[in-house]
Amino acid sequence: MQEIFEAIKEASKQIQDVIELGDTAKSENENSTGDTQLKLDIASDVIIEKVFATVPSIKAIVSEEQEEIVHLNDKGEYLIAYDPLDGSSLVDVNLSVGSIYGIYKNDFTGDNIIASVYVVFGPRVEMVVAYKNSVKLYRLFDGEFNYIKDIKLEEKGKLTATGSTQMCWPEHHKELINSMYKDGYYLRYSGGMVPDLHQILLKGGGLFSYPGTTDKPKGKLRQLFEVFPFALAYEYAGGQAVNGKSRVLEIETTHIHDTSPCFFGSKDEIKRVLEVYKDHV
Ligand code: P6P
Repeated sequence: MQEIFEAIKEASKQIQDVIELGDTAKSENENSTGDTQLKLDIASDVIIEKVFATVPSIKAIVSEEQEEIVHLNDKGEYLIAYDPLDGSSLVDVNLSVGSIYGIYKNDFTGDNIIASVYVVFGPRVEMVVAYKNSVKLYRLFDGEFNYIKDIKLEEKGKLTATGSTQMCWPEHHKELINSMYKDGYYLRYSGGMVPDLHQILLKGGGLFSYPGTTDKPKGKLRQLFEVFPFALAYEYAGGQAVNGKSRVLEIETTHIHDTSPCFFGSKDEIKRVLEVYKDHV
């Protein structure tokens, strides 16, 4: 497993260079979920795949930017699903973006995820590793990722990050979010899943929500590359991750590009979600 973390560090240093110097224009291609790929997406994906191809313990990988699973080493032990540069269009407006990695054994399913890593490319480059019941923060300086601290969520926070747009929210979701504002929660939402979830973790708590909406009833965020990796990090940090009814890590994956409604947060905020959603589909 350590060699995978080292590979992610190496890929991240190369991706940071591409972000700083790279071409942020759109490519001619679309990914499997119909998003127009930026040259940055493709460049980051190529970097990660090249680095992972040198790691013997990786059996196969699947990228949000590619349709199919890429087989690397028959004798490998681990499967990796990754989003090479989530929210890449935010680079154009100089907001933070990130890479997300889910590390699985045996199969690409929520109950088989054994570690996750995400890297935030912002004013500083930071990596968070969720593994063996701990969540550890590292920061890139002097050419290395240096351990900073373990991350723990409080029982309750002050922040709410609200995905999609009110026009597409179900009524009960509007009630949930408005009740949080009435209780004094602060809206903190950039449209980048990685920095938005990183902020709630580092500030001790709150709620990130991306529900099923009228335009995306099954949610927008992808299970294998986005939802499950952050679900593991939030659970190991003492929080929870649900789809409105149950743990997201227990939901069934039928296709590698499946999405899911998702709520990540401290225990008190997730309790609010389950209370509101218990009477709705
Ligand atoms: P919306 C970025 O495109 C992304 O996939 C995530 O990083 C982010 O959380 C979400 O979409 C934002 O979606 O509909 O709120 O703009």
